[in-house]
Amino acid sequence: MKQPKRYTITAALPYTNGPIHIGHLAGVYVPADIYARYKRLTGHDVAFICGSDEHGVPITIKAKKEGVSPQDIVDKYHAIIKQSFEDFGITFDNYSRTTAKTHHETASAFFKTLHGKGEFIEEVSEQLYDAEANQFLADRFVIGTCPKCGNEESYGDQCEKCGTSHNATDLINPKSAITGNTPSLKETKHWFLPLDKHEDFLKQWILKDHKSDWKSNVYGQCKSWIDDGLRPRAVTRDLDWGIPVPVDGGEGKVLYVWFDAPIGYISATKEWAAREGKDWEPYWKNKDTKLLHFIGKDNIVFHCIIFPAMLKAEGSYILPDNVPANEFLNLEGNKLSTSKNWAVWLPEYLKDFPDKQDVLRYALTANAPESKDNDFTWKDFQARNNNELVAIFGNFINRVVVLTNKYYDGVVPEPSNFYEIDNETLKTLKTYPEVISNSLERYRFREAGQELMNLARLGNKYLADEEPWKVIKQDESRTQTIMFVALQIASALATLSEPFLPFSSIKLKTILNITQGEIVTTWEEVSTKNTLLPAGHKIGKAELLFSKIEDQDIQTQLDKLQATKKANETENKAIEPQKETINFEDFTKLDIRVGTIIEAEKMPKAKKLLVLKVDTGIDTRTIVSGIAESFSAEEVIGKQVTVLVNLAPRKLRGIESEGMILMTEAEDGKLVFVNPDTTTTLKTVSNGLHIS
Ligand code: B3M
Ligand code: ZN
Repeated sequence: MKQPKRYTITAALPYTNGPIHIGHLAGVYVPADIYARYKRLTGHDVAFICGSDEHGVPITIKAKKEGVSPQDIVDKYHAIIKQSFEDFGITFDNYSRTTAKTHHETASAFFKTLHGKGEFIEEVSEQLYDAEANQFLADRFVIGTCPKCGNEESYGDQCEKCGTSHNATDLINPKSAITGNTPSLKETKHWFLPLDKHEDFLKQWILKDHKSDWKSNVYGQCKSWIDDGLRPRAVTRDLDWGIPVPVDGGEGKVLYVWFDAPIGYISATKEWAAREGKDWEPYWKNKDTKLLHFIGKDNIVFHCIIFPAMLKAEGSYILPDNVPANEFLNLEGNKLSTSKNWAVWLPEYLKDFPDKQDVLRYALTANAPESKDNDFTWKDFQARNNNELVAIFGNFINRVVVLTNKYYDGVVPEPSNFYEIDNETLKTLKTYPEVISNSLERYRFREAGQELMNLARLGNKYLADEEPWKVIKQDESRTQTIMFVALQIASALATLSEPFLPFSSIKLKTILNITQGEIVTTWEEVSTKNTLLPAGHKIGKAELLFSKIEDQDIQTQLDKLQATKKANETENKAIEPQKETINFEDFTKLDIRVGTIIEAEKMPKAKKLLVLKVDTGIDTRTIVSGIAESFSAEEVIGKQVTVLVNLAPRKLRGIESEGMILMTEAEDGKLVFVNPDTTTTLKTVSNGLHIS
């Protein structure tokens, strides 16, 4: 099979509402980078594209929370994310951002083209509205029950549990994420992409053409979506953060973030091409270009259904050849969560393990959530490092380099007769580029990473079997052959490890003195060349490729997580979950009034109880209240309080209590009164409804 030469490889644009964590890395960026590096190494023309997704509700929510502007948020996290990708060795050809001018122009033009072609439906419909916040509730501004799977925390546009993408009005029991209110419906005009119109095409293109080459998790999600029936999807929003809708009637509205973000791949390619003096169009429009989207499973429908429908409707673009989406990575048995701080954050990792980028890449690849969700544990991370990178790969290289320096002053020896084991070993070595390629071409990164380690295993076993350190005592020339063969394996490892362990690959090439000139071996040459490191070539001194990770380092990470867990538990304790819903009638049964405490005394022999006389406006009555640990009798006299007056009377220690004072708990656990507004002198009746 002849491979196409041009690859446009995209990695999901991360939302700039927080730093990158290991879930993002394992799901998207590590496999995408392995693939891009591998394609470059095998001589292809690659555009590896990414950037920050800076519009959308997640950004606005974060900005609200921090009390700053959305622009402040995206500037802050764009810088953090970009830097950490760079430090981690992700080789994007361009890392752009969707607030960039090129992107605003490109996305606007794209929208206008579809609009001009009559590809949208323009419709006034009722959308969810939060009157208190004075805002329409799109996307993450509304939370409710997913109509498909029953998840009670589905967002307006998407349920993260089952992956379904829906309209906000489909949510059962929707609640505003801003005020918690139940939204009302309000009319507004939007532009809809009629996915139903593209149904036949999508059925053919996904369900038939890509039945066998797309991953089954991806194919399955698409199929279930198509089987459910495709409906028009709004691609505009009533929000103030985003790309303005560029057509008449669009004032005050912006493009839906999932409309503009994937176009970000195109904008970022344009930006890159302009910088490199290239033409961007072949990367998006030539039929012989392979377009690949690396994403996490929650992005499948957007990349497999909505974006392709947009590209198809536009008419001049190619469609993705594959969308190798991964499942999710968990951390120590729990779901990764930005809000719960349950994550290993890339910037923190790089601070704690400044020279161990490759270890994380390797551990995440070995454990990649390729076909099911998977778990990252620090113990496994340590074991992958100590038992594989150090004990197998590093150990092999170290023995080869140390012995070559010791026996031959660092010069690759002339081999003599090759025994069968030597020929066999060299023959096996030559199969590795293809073995690894085969896995990579099928997006099986775990398998590919293990095959690389198998090559190091081959080297280790060869040395263990041939024992040059013993043979040298009797047979000089045999030792030369053994070391020659071992050095060929070391050189192959330097080349083939590049996509997986790029930092170590460079280090190894430096040790072997093969960083430039003819001695540099390409991926294919590992199979085709008979000699990778010729006799007479001088290598450098031994240096450790990998170093052991001690228990203490792992314990530090586990302690960090433990602290997070504790902090979350305390927080959860403070916030009790909401009780079952009651209806309005239930509520109106409560007769809540403003009263004044006119007398108070401690109940004898009861630590918690005060006996109060309260003027409720209707009468003066006795209320026994369990507040003595928070208040003295003296300090409550004269206080205006909120009283539930129609609570059935109840005897407490022989005294009848006729009502209840409403209290709540402060952060420190101390009781406080639910105070009526004490600046006014409300003396008597409030009909309950005014108490909020
Ligand atoms: N920002 C979603 C995410 O981070 C989104 C990806 C956009 S790719 C065009 O899950
Ligand atoms: Zn769902």
